[in-house]
Amino acid sequence: MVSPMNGERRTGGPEEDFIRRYHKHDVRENQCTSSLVKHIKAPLPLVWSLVRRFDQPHRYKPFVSRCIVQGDLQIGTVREVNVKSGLPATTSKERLELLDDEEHIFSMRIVGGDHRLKNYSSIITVHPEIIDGRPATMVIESFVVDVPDGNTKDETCYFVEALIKCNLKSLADVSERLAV
Ligand code: A9S
Repeated sequence: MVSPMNGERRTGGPEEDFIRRYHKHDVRENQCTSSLVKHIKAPLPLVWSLVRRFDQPHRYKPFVSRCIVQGDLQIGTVREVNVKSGLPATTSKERLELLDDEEHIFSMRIVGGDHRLKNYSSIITVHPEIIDGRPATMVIESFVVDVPDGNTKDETCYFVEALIKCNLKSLADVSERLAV
């Protein structure tokens, strides 16, 4: 939506400013990018404690069966993720790009695996909010990924967005269950 006055993109909800500020990706011509927002009825520290554990994605990601990490949660640490059967992949090798416990920014890059997501990188940020008068958390996850040969940008975005929606739904379920 472009406002008639100054031609600037009119912002949507509060997340627009966060996306502009924290979710910058340099997107090449053969790539697609998108961002998703999830509102979770659990306090930010609890949600962040799940998001930040690069070594334990299976604590909330439903497709992950196992994760092996050499080293600690330093930038550059690589994890080997095994995913559950029935998915178009079995393993994914992923590198921790950023883990900022002050600004609550988590970023990873997929560097290998037997799947079709090439040059995939994602950013997750969490932001405090109030839902029904109680402490809650807004999670924003964005990604950029190559469009595989034979697929369109829309198909690729749709595929990845569907997976991230599952991850965010599960993050909400796990967080809200722990928050009671
Ligand atoms: O795990 C994430 O944060 C995001 C995605 C899109 C992971 C996708 C996936 O693990 C599968 C679920 C197995 C789907 C990978 C890396 C490739 C797939 O095809």
